[in-house]
Amino acid sequence: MRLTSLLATLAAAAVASAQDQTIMVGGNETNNGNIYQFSPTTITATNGSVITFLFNGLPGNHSVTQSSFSSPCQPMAGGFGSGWVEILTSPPTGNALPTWELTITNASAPIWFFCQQLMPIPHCTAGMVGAINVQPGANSFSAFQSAALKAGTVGEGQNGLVGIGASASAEPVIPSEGVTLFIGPSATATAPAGGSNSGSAAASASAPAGSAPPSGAVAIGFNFNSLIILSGVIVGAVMVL
Ligand SMILES: *[C@@H]1O[C@H](CO)[C@@H](O)[C@H](O)[C@H]1NC(C)=O
Ligand SMILES: *[C@@H]1O[C@H](CO)[C@@H](O)[C@H](O)[C@H]1NC(C)=O
Ligand SMILES: *[C@@H]1O[C@H](CO)[C@@H](O)[C@H](O)[C@H]1NC(C)=O
Ligand SMILES: *[C@@H]1O[C@H](CO)[C@@H](O)[C@H](O)[C@H]1NC(C)=O
Ligand SMILES: [Cu+2]
Repeated sequence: MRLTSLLATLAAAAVASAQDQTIMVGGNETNNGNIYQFSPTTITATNGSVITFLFNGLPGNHSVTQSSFSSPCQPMAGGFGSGWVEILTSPPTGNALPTWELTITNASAPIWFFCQQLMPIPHCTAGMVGAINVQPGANSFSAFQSAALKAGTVGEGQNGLVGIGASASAEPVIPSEGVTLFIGPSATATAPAGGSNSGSAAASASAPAGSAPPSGAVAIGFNFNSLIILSGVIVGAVMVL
């Protein structure tokens, strides 16, 4: 009896801990205006939960890049970055919007992020910042955003997929025509004609087995094993789609 109720409690806890959530990147015609925004700006998320960034700003050209409380508009050393996701058409073919999934690996660590885009104006200094798991105390989101509005420069350096407190296992999924992913000066990926396959674009962004990642590209070094994992993720993603 006791064991049964313990198991039930554990099962309930497991369900409760799977708090997958969505953060929208950029604004569109129907959500009133300001294109320089993440929505919602702050969330709390448990260890292991998956945050889906939905690039629904149409047209838009944004990134999700980890920064720090003290430097809101600069890529954090060792932080994560999605690369720029550019959507030219409004809406893209088939209405399929790019997504990027971040898994929370340490819910005790506050995660601060910003958009690196400089065009037509720097998005970060227009307030395009967000936070996950802001801890009670001194470092509030409003203080972070105020500091972003006053930041002198917006850092353009590209981060890797693995960050502090959260990690992604793959670059953004670009499911349709009219979407381009810029993960660095030497590597871009465009959705295949027809927009049917989410996997080929993500895979083409990775370096061949054993070689160094292209300079300036995402800092994660793809080896054979991670390609297999990536392939699994892609197969999984395609099956979900
Ligand atoms: C625009 O944004 C709103 C809410 O932010 C969302 O419900 C709607 O689906 C978006 N429209 C498109 C075309 O993505
Ligand atoms: C989108 O942003 C990337 C990175 O800044 C840039 O290379 C590209 O030219 C931009 N696209 C447009 C249409 O401005
Ligand atoms: C989340 O997991 C990390 C790493 O195992 C751990 O340090 C941290 O205390 C955990 N936080 C919560 C809120 O469970
Ligand atoms: C999780 O984050 C907290 C707060 O930043 C930190 O003290 C702790 O060392 C982290 N745990 C791990 C396993 O990284
Ligand atoms: Cu932006």
